[in-house]
Amino acid sequence: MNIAHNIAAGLDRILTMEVVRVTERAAVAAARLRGRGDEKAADQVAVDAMRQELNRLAIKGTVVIGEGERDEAPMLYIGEEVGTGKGPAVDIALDPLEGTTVCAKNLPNALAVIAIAEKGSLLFAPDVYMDKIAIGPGYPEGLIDIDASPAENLANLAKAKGVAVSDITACILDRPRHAKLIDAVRATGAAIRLIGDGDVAGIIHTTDPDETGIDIYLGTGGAPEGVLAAAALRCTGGQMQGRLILDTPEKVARAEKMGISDPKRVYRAQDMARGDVLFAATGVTDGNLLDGVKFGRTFITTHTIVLRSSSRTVREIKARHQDLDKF
Ligand code: VTB
Repeated sequence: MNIAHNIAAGLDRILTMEVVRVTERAAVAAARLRGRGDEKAADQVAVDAMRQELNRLAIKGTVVIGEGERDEAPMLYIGEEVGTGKGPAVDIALDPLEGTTVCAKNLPNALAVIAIAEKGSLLFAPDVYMDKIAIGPGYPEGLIDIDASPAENLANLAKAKGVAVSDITACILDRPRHAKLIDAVRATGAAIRLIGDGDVAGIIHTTDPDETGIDIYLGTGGAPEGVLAAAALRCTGGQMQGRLILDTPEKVARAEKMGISDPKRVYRAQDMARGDVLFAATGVTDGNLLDGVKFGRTFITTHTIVLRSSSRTVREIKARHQDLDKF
């Protein structure tokens, strides 16, 4: 084991293990309020819990994708310094409860999510929509194209997978703005999994179609969620393209302030999350890849996936928390 090599490779390896506690804790807090119909309350407890645990990490972290601007979010706002301050300088993208509505309704795939990257390597995405397309690993680079029609992308994917288009399933957020897209996909004969929320999970699901049944993600969702998904894909492999929807002068100006000079730029996963990246997600509600938090009589069980781009290791951690007081 060459320690020098590991340091040169980017982020401290130990962080991969440490970061698990951060999403576990947020997930447990949110799960206590799942199915209660109160999005805000579940989000709030997840934010509190994530922040508390994050501040125990030996990092000098800056939140670059968080709960919002400083004036609109009291905690985990963009620019907030987190961690003990003693450790490597890192950028952090987080969503303590991705899928607040699915959590409130106790539907599948609500997650607590975080990505940690080397300083300066995550896209500063304004809170606007992003057009997104993503597929999993194992396909030739450039197979999908955000500017091609859904029919073309689905045909190319089906051909590369060696199946008929009717054997492909696309994941799309269930929104009126996607009516045309949904029609176009259905016209090809492909199936659609409509999700109510949570396109970070939707995109991650493309990386394991055998397990999740999802081959491709299409449609517009939050740009911050796009960066989180890109961080995950950098670790698992797979391809993603995203383009910010800057359809008013105000949005263009806001993006410019965040350093985005070309409003039409297509970002690949490796443009949104560069360098060495860690990604962790813990299930809040049961989902296709992760189980939700389970509250037993004497212990709490959590299920987390933790990924690192430089080694491309995918770890699943099932934890049995017996010291219930710590939550
Ligand atoms: C998605 C989804 C989020 O926002 O990004 C979505 O991943 C997009 O915005 O969980 P709309 O809800 O306006 O369509 C969420 O649903 C909530 O942040």
